[in-house]
Amino acid sequence: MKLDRAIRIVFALLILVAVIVATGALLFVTESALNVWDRLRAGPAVLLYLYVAILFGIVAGAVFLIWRLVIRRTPRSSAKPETPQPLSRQEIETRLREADEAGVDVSAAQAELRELASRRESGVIHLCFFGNISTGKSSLIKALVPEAEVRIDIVGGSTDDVRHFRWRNDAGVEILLTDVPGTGGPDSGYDALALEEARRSQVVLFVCEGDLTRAEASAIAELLALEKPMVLVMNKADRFNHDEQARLMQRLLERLEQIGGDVSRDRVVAVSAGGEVDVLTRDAEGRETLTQRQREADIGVLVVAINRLLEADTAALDVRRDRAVFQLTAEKLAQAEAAYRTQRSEQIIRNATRKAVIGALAAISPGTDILIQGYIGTAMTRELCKLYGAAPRDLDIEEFLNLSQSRVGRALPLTLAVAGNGLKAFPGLGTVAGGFVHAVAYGLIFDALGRSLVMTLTKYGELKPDIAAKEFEEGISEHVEAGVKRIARMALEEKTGGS
Ligand SMILES: Nc1nc2c(ncn2[C@@H]2O[C@H](COP(=O)(O)OP(=O)(O)OP(=O)(O)O)[C@@H](O)[C@H]2O)c(=O)[nH]1
Ligand SMILES: [Mg+2]
Repeated sequence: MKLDRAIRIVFALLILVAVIVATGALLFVTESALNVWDRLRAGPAVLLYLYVAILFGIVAGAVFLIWRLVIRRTPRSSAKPETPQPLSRQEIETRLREADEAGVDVSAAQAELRELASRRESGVIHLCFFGNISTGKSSLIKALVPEAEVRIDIVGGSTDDVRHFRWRNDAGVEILLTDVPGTGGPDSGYDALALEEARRSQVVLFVCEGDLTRAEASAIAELLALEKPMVLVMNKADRFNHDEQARLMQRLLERLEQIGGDVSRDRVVAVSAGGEVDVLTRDAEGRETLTQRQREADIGVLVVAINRLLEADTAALDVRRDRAVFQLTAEKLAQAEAAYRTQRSEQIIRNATRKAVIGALAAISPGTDILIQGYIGTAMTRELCKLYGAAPRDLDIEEFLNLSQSRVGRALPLTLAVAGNGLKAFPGLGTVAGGFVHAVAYGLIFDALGRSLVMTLTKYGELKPDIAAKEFEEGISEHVEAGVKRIARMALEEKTGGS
């Protein structure tokens, strides 16, 4: 910056005046301090001590205030952890009630608890057949419960819903066998459905048809991490000879050891559900016909493994199942909360954007600074932070808005151009006045500001001013392009509605 001579002289004079005033003030303060000191010393000692104590009190108070205001970071009081921790029934119920009161749709989470309650009441043990498509889960159920009407098909994905079949083991224990869709099929939605059902059951019968694939190994690891009691069932053993079977079983045990699961040797079994087999028959005239026959099942070892498992403490199975269901409930609640936050944050951003547009339309020569750093920006930031459980200091909010403001300058020409273009999409508007384009541009900037803030809050759970402002700068052109039609329509509504 180039200053001319007159301004330099004025500055020099101002500095001179400042030095004189500062010197005078220093002398005055020193003199009065010494004066007070002399008088205090001359007076009673108690007065001196009282005076010093008050002085200390004032200094300590000031230090405390500065510390609170500038240095201390507010802890993330209500920020949610990334993965929900295992909860007790009481904790999960309290969280559900609070979320329900806040307006979150807790129906899916509540349904889990209701289902758990009805299973507890019935006291029936649920065994869930789980595994990749076409490994023979439905065939195994058919082998155990011959009257079960299950769909068995050579083409994977034949089971497309969750079904339960009644079965009684040798000890007369009533059991529900659950058939679920196979995982790893073309529709990934079935994987989640199957895994949820596995989590609701007391025992998982994990069905494979040979050595484990990578996906199978990670599914087993996931279930074991949930402390799910498990039997590993290698089906279709009829396809292997005795030695091959023995080698495969050894291999499966090794894999389980690698995964780190607590699955004992007697819980790894090789069976043959039978399944259907095509048989070509030739009659006396030499005519060939293809018929389907049931291959003989060999599932004795599986029944033994199940019996042994259920001979042990079934109450412990219930405790583990309950824990798994509480965690599933917590996850569903977390999903519902995330959906609620997304929807509420949209509302908050829309309201703030509308206010910014109205503000810009009303002002004769509006500036982004008044909008962003002013009331609307502060209110939006505070509301969004509260929604995401962040409790930022006022200074952080101010810093975020200041940093964002300083980045707007570069983005404004682009935003104005996009706003002008966007308005062309509305026929019959004619030439729009510059002020109106500005209003749309400011609305776009606000919308982008809110969205970047939400992205940072979702990621970190707290307001990090520099990161949020950087996000704003980097994402502004993308947000502006995406929002132009919406905001232009909003501005038009305001303009026509107001005129
Ligand atoms: N060789 C042989 N084939 C079997 C055996 N068990 C089942 N199969 C065949 O494997 C195919 C798939 O059987 P399903 O019972 O439908 O398998 P699933 O795991 O329920 O399949 P999805 O429901 O699609 O996941 C069918 O063609 C069965 O006949 C077995 O023990 N040995
Ligand atoms: Mg099936």
